[in-house]
Amino acid sequence: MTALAVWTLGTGGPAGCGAAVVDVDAGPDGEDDGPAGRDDAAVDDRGTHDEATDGAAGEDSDCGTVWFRDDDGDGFGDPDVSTCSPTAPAGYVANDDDCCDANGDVHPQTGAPRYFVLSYECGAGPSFDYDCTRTVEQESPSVTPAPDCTLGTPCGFNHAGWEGGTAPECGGAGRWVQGCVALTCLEDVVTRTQACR
Ligand SMILES: [Ca+2]
Ligand SMILES: [Ca+2]
Ligand SMILES: [Ca+2]
Repeated sequence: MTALAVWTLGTGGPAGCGAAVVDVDAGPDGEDDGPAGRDDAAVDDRGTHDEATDGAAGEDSDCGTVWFRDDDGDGFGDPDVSTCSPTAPAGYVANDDDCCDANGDVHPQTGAPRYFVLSYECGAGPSFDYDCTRTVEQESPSVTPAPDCTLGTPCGFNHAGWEGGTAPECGGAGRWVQGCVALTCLEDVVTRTQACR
């Protein structure tokens, strides 16, 4: 499968070649494969990142550096859309960490995490995985024991959480105990929607 043209001086090769020249680019695909030992298969994969032959992610022996499309402008690239160039083309970034390149709210989150009460759709069905971890995390998983407010001076309060011992699913609403009302020592309850990321 590998077609290597080896010329040595005096055997019909280019004039001036004092030593054997191994043409690593003479493979059947016609592409520039770079250093010897790189991809020299029949498939022309210029402009793609072929893991098996290029080595580490981001390395492409065919053209230099692989860049990934960042269509939603959140700074994270689409692993399925890439190009090769010595420098970053407009709209491309070096990483391929975006799990949805059609929604700027969806990307690996750094710093303070963001939660959302509405799901998004991006190719597959609805998802709350806004931070591209492949799992969904609820913002408020805690529930309250009952009763939460115990009479006394002052009124005793256990901790904030969902009333009834069950946290709503992502996007679902429920009763959230946020404290105890002064004087009456009754639960201070508000309606709240479960946010997730
Ligand atoms: Ca993006
Ligand atoms: Ca995104
Ligand atoms: Ca997640």
